[in-house]
Amino acid sequence: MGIEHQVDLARHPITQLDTPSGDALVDRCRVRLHAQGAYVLEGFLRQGAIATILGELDGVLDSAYYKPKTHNPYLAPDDSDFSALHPRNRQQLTDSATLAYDYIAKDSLLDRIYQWSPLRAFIARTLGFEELHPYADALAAANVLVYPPGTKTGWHFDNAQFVVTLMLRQAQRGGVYEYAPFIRAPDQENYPAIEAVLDGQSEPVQTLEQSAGDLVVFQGRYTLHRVTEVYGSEARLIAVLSYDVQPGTSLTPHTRKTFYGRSYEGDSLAEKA
Ligand SMILES: O=C(O)CCC(=O)C(=O)O
Ligand SMILES: [Fe+2]
Repeated sequence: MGIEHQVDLARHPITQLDTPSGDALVDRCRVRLHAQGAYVLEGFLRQGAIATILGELDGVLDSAYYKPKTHNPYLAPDDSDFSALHPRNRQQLTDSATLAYDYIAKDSLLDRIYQWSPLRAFIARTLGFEELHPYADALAAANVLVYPPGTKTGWHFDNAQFVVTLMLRQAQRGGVYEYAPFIRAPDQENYPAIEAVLDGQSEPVQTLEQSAGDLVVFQGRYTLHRVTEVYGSEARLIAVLSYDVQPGTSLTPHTRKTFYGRSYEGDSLAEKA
């Protein structure tokens, strides 16, 4: 079945950008990005599509790479000009797992959505880019983040300019995306406010409610965010679709090793280990 039947195009007319309704949708998303650094297309994937994708992932989720990591909020090396407890260096724990792209079957529904050019064109339009390209990286292009009960993603700013996610299964409890919109700016680090959030102050923190099927685009470079600990009996599952304004983007072997535990790709993992 064509992708246009898997996506709720009546509600989210992303394939009709040059009609009044498509134009209005782009405008609403831009307003959200500007105000909050994120937008949500609720119920973007139809229920049947979610079931298909979960079926496709059945049996491969165990191959996600589990490696608890501590990191500072900047996902950068610590800065020795600051103390260990300063927000610049304050350690956060992330222990969700990452399923690499080479476990996502070619021409599976999730891969077809990732490659679907109208989706890229729509997201580009909302972000003000001419066009967007899928990554050329065999591990990083599209991933599924797996959050078994007890796991989370610690407070951080993204390195990427923007992130696209598709919620496949929300947590029964917890697993909430929390964010402090634009808490820093390119010319304003604003450490005291960041420290207050790391210390648990709730004031600037908002939650981005998401259900299975929702598409989210967020700009996390200046927006501090995390995913709170997952509770219940099932893992939270969310696909991350990576695009770039340039074609051909690939990770360095070092970055691949950090996120996937290996720098190689391919079907026969044992051979190359
Ligand atoms: O799991 C999520 O909802 C988002 C994780 C995240 O912050 C990221 O991929 O940068
Ligand atoms: Fe992030």
